[in-house]
Amino acid sequence: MIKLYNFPMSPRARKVRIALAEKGLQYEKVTVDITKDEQKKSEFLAINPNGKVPALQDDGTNLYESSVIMEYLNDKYPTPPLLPADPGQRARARVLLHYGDNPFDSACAAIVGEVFFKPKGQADQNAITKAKQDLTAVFEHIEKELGNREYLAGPFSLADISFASWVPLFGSLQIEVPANCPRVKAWLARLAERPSVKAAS
Ligand SMILES: N[C@@H](CCC(=O)N[C@@H](CS)C(=O)NCC(=O)O)C(=O)O
Repeated sequence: MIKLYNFPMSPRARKVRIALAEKGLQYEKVTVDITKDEQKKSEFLAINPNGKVPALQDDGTNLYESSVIMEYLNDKYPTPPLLPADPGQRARARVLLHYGDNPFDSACAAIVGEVFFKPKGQADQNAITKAKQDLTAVFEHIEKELGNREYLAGPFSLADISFASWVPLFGSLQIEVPANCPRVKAWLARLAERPSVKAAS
């Protein structure tokens, strides 16, 4: 059976949980409590030498890096597909997955670092303001990419998952979509309503 090394609050582990739910796959969850540094223990470092969740084991394959894991699941369990079949559309979906994993993930992670990991009252407000400015630029870019599509690549894809995994944290991080991005706002609301996203939250 598929084994997911998971932490419930982790947005990167949530990506994998959403992909597993979309595919309707059964799996075993093994909790690695990152608040207790369990990810740095030698038993777990043997599974992910980077000492981070998620990691996944399936059929003798040992994997880490959330987007690599999602691509593996999509290759091994192709139904329903989570990338478009057309090579050009597929590449565009991967560009947007990469965009979610980089400027978007980095800005959200910067806010998490200040809000959740600094002692109360010691969050660096300048760092939060800068990360929120970066997020505005991300949302404005995604507004253009979405156009009239329902999801980033047309049908729901791995690219959407990269963003959806952070949505449950928006309230506590006080992340708001700017008024000039109505398509992003509607798309994030659609993502939040997907059963896979709800199940993984
Ligand atoms: N690029 C990695 C990032 C994984 C990551 O940073 N995971 C966080 C939880 S969301 C973690 O394990 N943090 C603990 C640590 O860095 O020690 C991925 O996408 O899998």
